[in-house]
Amino acid sequence: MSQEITLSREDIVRLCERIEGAQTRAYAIPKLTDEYPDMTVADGYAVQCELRRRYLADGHRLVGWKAGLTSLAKMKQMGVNVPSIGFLTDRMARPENTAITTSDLVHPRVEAEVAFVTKRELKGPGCTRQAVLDATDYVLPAVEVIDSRFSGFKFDLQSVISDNGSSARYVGGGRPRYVEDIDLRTLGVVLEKNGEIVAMGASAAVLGHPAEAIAMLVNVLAELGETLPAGSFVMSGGITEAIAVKAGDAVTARFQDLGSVSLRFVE
Ligand code: OOG
Ligand code: MG
Repeated sequence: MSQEITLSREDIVRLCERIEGAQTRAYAIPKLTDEYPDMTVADGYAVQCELRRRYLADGHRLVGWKAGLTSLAKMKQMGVNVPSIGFLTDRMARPENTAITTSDLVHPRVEAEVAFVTKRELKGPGCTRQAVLDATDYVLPAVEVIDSRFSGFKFDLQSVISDNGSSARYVGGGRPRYVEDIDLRTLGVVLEKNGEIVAMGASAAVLGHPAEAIAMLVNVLAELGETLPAGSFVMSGGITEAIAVKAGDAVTARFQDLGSVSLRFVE
């Protein structure tokens, strides 16, 4: 990270508690930069690392990581032009075809992503697309349910990184494939809500190749002093813009070669 941590330890803990409250009790908060306009990206990751530490201390298990804001559609939608990463825990996972409650979410939105499961440890700096492909056990389609906790969708990179990239729920499914059996760059995806197509795209939208997003993520992890262990579940970022959902909605993401993932929302 080019920028330094500027927040004091007390401020980091304070902001982390604010985020944790918004995430666990599902209420909107102002973006953190309203109070700390000089917050840096490194400060955002310091808050996110503290949040991860607290969840793990409470017994949540780290399952993997996610790259975010890796497609032009997402960057445009959120007004941000740098990718980011966030962590994924066992508590965020939901099985395919289940009902996901919205009463414990603030602004739920869905996005279709390619997920990777790794079979070898990956380390940065200097992690490459090829290193990611060599360390990949298989890929599978996923739908991420993101939930930005910031009021009025006011948004900036420092705040969203602190909020763990809006991570809330994720659903993997479809048909897992080996990377050598498919062309990961050209996979088409269609996102349907209540039987109508609401977004479509191709996997190249994610930094030209989804494995490129995983390499970026591993290199950011290195800056945080972390590596990506074997057996990690890693999402490479929304291919299209995210679509808002509410109770009563049914969503299916159909992926070329990877099958589909369905979920629905209830109060
Ligand atoms: C940030 C989450 C970004 C993605 O796939 O781009 C993300 C947001 O849009 O709230 O998960
Ligand atoms: Mg995402």
